[in-house]
Amino acid sequence: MSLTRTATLSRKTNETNINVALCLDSAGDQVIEINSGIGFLDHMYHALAKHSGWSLSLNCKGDLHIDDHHSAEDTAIALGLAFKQALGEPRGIKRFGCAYAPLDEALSRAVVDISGRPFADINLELKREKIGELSTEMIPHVLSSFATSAGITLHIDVLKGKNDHHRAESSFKALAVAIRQAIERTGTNDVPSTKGSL
Ligand SMILES: [Mn+2]
Repeated sequence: MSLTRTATLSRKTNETNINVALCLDSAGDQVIEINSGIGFLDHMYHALAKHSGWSLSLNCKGDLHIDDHHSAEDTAIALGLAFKQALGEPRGIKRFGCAYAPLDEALSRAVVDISGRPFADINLELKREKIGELSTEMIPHVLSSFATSAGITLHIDVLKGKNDHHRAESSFKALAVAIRQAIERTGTNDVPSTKGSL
C-alpha cells in the first residue's frame, strides 16, 4: 500500500471538460485549487477538501451558458471517480465514518460507509432557489452523484438551521469529517468486511 493515496483524472464530454488531481493524505500540507465555474460550488468543494485533509485541484470548463446542471453534476462524478481511484482496494481503513458539523445555527450529520455499494440518501431541505450561481436543487444532486461514482453509501441530514448557505456548508463539512474518519488507516492490511471483500 502506497503512503499517499492519489489520483489524477480527466473527463471530457460535449458538456464539460474536467481535470482532477486528488491526494487523500495531505493533512497539514494541503493545496486546494478549485475552479468549477460556479462560485458557491467551489466553496463547497473547498470545504470538503479542507476538512477531509485532501489536496485537491479541480478545474471544469462547462456549458454554463446553458445552466449550472452539467458542470455541477459532472464535477461531482469526476471527484467521486478520483476518490475511488485514489483509495484503491479498501484495505486497512476504518471503513465507517460518522460526523456532525455545525455552522452557527445549522447542524448536519453525515454517515459514510466505504462499502463499494453506491447509495445516497440526502436530506438538506433547502428553501432558496439559488445560492450564488448554484441552483439549490443541485446541491443534494452533487452529494448523491459523488457517492454514486465513489461507490460509497452516504446518508446526510441537515438537522437544524435557518440559513441555506449554512445548511449546505455544514453538510459538506460533516461529509468531510466523516470521510476523513472512514478512510483513516488502521495500520493493518485487513479488508474491513466479514465477506473478505468490498
Ligand atoms: Mn460559507
